[in-house]
Amino acid sequence: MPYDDIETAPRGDLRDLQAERLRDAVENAYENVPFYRERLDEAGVAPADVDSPDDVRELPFTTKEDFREEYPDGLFAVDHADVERIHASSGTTGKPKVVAYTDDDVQVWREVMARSLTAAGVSADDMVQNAYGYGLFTGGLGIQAGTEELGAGVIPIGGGDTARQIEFLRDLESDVLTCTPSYALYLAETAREMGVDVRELPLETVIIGAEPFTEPMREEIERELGVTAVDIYGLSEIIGPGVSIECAEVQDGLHVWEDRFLPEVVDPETGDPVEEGERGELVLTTLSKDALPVLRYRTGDITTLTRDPCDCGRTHARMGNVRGRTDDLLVVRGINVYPSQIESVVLDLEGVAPQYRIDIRREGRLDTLELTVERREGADTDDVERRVREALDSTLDVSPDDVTVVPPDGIERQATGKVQRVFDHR
Ligand code: DLL
Repeated sequence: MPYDDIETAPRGDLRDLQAERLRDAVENAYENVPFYRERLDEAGVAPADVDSPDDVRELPFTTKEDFREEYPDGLFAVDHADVERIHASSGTTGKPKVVAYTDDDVQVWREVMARSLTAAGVSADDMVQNAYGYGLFTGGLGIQAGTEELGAGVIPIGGGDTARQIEFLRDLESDVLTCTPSYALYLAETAREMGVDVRELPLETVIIGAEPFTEPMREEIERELGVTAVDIYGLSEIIGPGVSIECAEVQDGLHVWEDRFLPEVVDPETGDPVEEGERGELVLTTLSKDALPVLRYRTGDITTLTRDPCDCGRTHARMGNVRGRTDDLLVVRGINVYPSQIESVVLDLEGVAPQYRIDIRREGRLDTLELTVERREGADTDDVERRVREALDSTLDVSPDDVTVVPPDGIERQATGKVQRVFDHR
């Protein structure tokens, strides 16, 4: 059962609500954020011009650079006195993106998170062990807010401290674990080393997000922990976790809470909308954020969007799992390679563990790409290397200069934060 009736509202009703909220959002941005007033004037759009959700296409885009340039609070639409919460996300370069919430914004977040947890199959009777990081990162407190709103129990353990995580899964009988996919894998390995079989514990669901993962990784998590792994998506600039989630019933795409966030998919080169179902860059507009209204945010995340009805009964559009980002692109010797391409080829091979790293270096004037993969127990090193090379040669335009196969556990694990697998040393 959905958490809220809006989740199954007829699409016509949803569009009416979106139109109304979009106009309010544009008005808030126009009246209270000089940055947006200027951009909207340039685009020749006034808030009163908005009377359909499709009018979103007339609005200017907002980018990561805009957040950085407007650091710290140039995009805020309210005074500091009305800000109830600040979060921030730090990229690898430049200033952090600072985001703000009013009281009402936090309440909206609680609701979309409670809906998301419900869609993932969590109920008020469950105990949720929240292993996303607390603090400026939105993962910890976002999940926390949703569990509280839903009335479920929460263990705010945060990231890391893996031995204790496993003890708590066992001793406190957590039904649900929330963490990054890479951490779920790490936890599974650590449990094995500790002689704990998580499959025999009450744990039923792991809610994974905050970083991309492949289907083989998801299968490994499900197999090793004896759980259903549900994909949750979100980003600080829009609200945090809770923008979209898979429904446990169908698990075919992530429902975007469209009464709160307006999704589009555009061609990353031209910015033009792509056909429904085609891949492109996800663009999101907040429909009811007071402290930080965001118009047409270029997320950089590559996905698809469908409005086809879902068997779970929810009418909200579904986006595909995010496997890569526009800025993941590596240009090696002038040739484009996405790490996710390498990942999906390699991790599908038998005998290869769901762990890898890519190192790009410049030797003299030449770029080199080194791929390190980890073999599974019992797999033969030479055989794995040969198969990895063959699989990559037939799918990629650029072959790795070196393929190194390391024994099980040979790739360093990361117990907190988002996993880093690509190291560009150039
Ligand atoms: O990662 C919010 C979050 C917390 C989502 C916990 C899910 C669970 P940021 O740190 O701002 O916020 O990073 C947002 O992470 O643009 C994507 O590139 C990536 N990302 C988030 N969820 C997924 C996912 C949080 N399910 C950025 N699959 C986004 C793939 C994801 N990538």
